[in-house]
Amino acid sequence: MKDFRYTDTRAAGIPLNQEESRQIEQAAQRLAREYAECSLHDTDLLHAVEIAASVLPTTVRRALIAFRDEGNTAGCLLLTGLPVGTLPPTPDDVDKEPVWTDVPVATMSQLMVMSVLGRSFSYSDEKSGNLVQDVCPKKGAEERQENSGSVLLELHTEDGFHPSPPHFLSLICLREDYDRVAATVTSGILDVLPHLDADTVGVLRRPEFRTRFSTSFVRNESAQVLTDPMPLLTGPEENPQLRVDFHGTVPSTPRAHAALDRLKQAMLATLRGTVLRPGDLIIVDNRRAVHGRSGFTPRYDGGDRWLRRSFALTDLRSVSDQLTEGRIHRPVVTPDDPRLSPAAA
Ligand SMILES: O=C(O)CCC(=O)C(=O)O
Ligand SMILES: [Fe+2]
Repeated sequence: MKDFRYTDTRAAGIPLNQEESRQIEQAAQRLAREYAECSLHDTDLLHAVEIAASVLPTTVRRALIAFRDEGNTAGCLLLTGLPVGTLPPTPDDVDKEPVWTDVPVATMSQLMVMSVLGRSFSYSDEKSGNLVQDVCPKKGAEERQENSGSVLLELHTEDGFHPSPPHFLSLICLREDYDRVAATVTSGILDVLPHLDADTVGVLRRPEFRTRFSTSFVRNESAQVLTDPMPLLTGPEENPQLRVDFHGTVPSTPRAHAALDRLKQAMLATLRGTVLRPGDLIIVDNRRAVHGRSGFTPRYDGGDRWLRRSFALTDLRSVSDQLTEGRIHRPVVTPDDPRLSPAAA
């Protein structure tokens, strides 16, 4: 596929005015000063962030609460005009990734917003377990179906292969790509459902699909681990939950193959999206919507596109046995996993 065609969602975004943004920036700076010595995973810091989130304007909080509890048909929400503060160069290498105190305003603002939706957490297998992760192009990774790539990134549920994918993910934009063409796109299952016939929906509800684990979760570039066969749609007929990755989901029957293709075509026909600008923050309801990104051309000169991503669960207790200190989810594929043996492939 060459590029996504989408309806621009910028006009549906919730704008913060300059005064609102200034107040959030001040609260973010206060937090950053007070907790400068702490890891971002520090419980006291995360509680302080949640308390400080009362600085968010009522309109924004209301929109976040409604999105958290009811969702919307698009499965996404855009805020614009958040403060990002002064920025270092875009990292192009994990060794150059900033510590959170180098990007205090954007980090605290993003976590404040996420605290209204749920509890921030991360995966030990991904991006060093960072609670807020840098999303920027990496030299040599151009063709990868990962957020460090720069070719078109296919629509996917975030970590849809995982037993506990995030309920929400957010991406805050610190820098656009040079050509301003990298659009972040989403497709919500409630927007798509009216365009699917009953037979297709019936097949999507059958356990005839397996999804490939991303390599970082397997810690072995050459091993392919797939989930057990799962349905792509589950839950209430009128309000289903969705899990699919158009790069990583493998249908196990011809009818599943056809249904997956119909789902993809319907999603591509109802895409919404925008080229994120600095201060934009997009939230994806990961149980209701898939997301992707169009391709762009990086220069690797410190001025490239730069987003930061964070995940939230609505409840930490349901996965407490899987979380280590600092809300980091343990690996789910351990080195002795039988699925890693060549015979299992
Ligand atoms: O770069 C983007 O806009 C989206 C990347 C993405 O899918 C992710 O970071 O999860
Ligand atoms: Fe993603």
